[in-house]
Amino acid sequence: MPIARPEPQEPRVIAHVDMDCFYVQVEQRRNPELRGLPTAVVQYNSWKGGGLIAVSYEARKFGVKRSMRGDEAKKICPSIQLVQVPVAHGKADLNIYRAAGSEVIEILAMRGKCERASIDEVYLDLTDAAKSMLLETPSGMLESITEEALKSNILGLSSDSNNRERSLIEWFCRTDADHQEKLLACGAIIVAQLRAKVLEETKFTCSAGIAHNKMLAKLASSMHKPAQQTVVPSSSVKDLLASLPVKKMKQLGGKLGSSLQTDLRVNTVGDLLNFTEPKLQEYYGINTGTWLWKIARGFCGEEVKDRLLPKSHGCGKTFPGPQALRTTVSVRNWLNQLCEELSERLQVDLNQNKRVAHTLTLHASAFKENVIDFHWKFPSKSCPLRYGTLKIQEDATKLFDSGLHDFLGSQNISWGITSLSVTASKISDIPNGRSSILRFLHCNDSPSTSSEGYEYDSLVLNDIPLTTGNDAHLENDGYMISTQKGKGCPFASEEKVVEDHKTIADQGISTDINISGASQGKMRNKEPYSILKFFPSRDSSFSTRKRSFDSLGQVHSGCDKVSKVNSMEQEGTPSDGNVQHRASEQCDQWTFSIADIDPSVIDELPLEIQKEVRGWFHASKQTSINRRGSSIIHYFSPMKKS
Ligand code: TTP
Ligand code: CA
Ligand code: CA
Repeated sequence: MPIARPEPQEPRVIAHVDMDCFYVQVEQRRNPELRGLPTAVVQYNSWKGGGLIAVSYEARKFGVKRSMRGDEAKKICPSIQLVQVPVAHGKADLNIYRAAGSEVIEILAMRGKCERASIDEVYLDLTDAAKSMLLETPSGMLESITEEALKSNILGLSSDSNNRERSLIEWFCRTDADHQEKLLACGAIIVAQLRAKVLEETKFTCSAGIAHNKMLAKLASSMHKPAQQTVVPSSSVKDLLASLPVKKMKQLGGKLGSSLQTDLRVNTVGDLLNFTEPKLQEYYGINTGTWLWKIARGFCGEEVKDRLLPKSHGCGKTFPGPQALRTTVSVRNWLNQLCEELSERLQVDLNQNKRVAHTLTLHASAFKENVIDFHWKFPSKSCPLRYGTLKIQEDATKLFDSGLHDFLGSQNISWGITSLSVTASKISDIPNGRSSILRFLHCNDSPSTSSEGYEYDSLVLNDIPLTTGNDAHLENDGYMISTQKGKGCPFASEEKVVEDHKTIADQGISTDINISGASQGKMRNKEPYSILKFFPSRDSSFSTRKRSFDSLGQVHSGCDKVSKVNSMEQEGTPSDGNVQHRASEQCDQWTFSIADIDPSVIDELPLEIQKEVRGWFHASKQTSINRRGSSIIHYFSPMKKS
């Protein structure tokens, strides 16, 4: 449920930028012969010509819509060019679209705080840039008003086509406007400049909304498309919302919007003005009630977040018509593939951006054979996310089994799955300052193996807490049909290990290590949380495994593997035969920085290597390495140091 954020002290200038028919534009740039032609991008799936996922504005004139399939589109627009989404490993590969989105973001982020909202849209906070512009040109901003800015659509500004330009010039140069509206005009000029730069550098057109908050900017960006921008002056807000159907609001598209329509007979956002704040709170609770009261007045205090990276990763696939999956074996096979891709992308995000995801969610669409029951949806299920392909696969399988169990209830009937997706969300930066022993250990996968890297947020395997949400809405930044093939661990060669170890040492991952039941090989440590789990045997010759050493770091190969712990946990997992095979190919390297080692952890090491490690400290002349607040207790919180 949405909640209200406090209003800012000072007015903001916010833009929402959305690319026009984005995948089509990317394909048209790849193949310029398609420019100007009715074009659509179709999903990888030949059934009835494939599902359309992006439609050019030329094709839209013929009535072609995204919901159609290729065959249907050809009937109403015989000249339509259908381009298939790139395919990798039997599924759509969205890499080129993601990369194109990043190109655009790089340009848009130049003038203010930028929040990536989906694969093809961003919010910008241009308040500071607008203030600077206003200071520099306090009156008559004619110089900076570009041709593009003069094409703006200003809500509430009445003008016919004959005097349109004149009206716009007057609007931009009003001396009687208040400070807030002058800032908005500057924002519109800046957005026009940015859009022109995007076009020049990427060849993509985009549309934008410029307003005093995110909600209004988002509403406005889709009002005039393609390649246009719409400005929402404060004076136009009341009229805009009075006629706006509630379902058009971002957060009102689902159950809340339906409830407003049926329970309160609220059809437009403006209709909400008939209700007092306490009344709305009575119906929808304090937070949502206040939020509704505020949006009716065009208030939205939500800040633009400084985030250029996606806020979730999702991998999904649809199985329309006869391709529906009808056995648990086929579902598992696909889940394993989706999870493998998700895991690779998580690992890339971890390595490149030092970010970790905390929640794994499984969404599916399902039907029951010979039962017409549109109301009973396959419930979405979530659990804490554990890093490692095998773990993600195992957890996703459990989530699916649980969802299927709930979906079928006590009915023993045939079923089919028409879409499956796994999403990793609640992504955060790796916190600085809190450390885990895992920051010193890094598993390496060769590119050919699965990416069993860090184990993060481990949980007891047999007790996955499941949460249920019937609303299968995917908040995954438009990555639903994603199949990005990341590189997995960054270490492809020994040289790379040395080069990259600093990065790893800097990551400071805070981790609960799950090693219950993980004893293996000659290791017989009974204590549940100990570094001993990460060393294969007491008699192993640590020094002979050392590849290189200097005062900055250590790189080892052939060490015991965190992921072997994973492979132990996989025993008995109902999965395809790949599991054991992949588990046996796990990492064989780990790396750490001497400077980051807390001496108190040395007592945890096998006696044979304590002496050697102490020697490293002397050698590296690190006199003060015990960080404040950092001790073994912080690493292994469940066990108190005696
Ligand atoms: P949108 O921004 O929703 O649409 P669009 O950019 O194609 O067209 P518009 O000019 O109206 O904004 O989606 C961005 C891209 O995301 C789109 O080009 C294709 C992809 N996409 C899907 O793959 N599946 C979907 O269901 C939607 C909505 C989008
Ligand atoms: Ca778009
Ligand atoms: Ca979009």
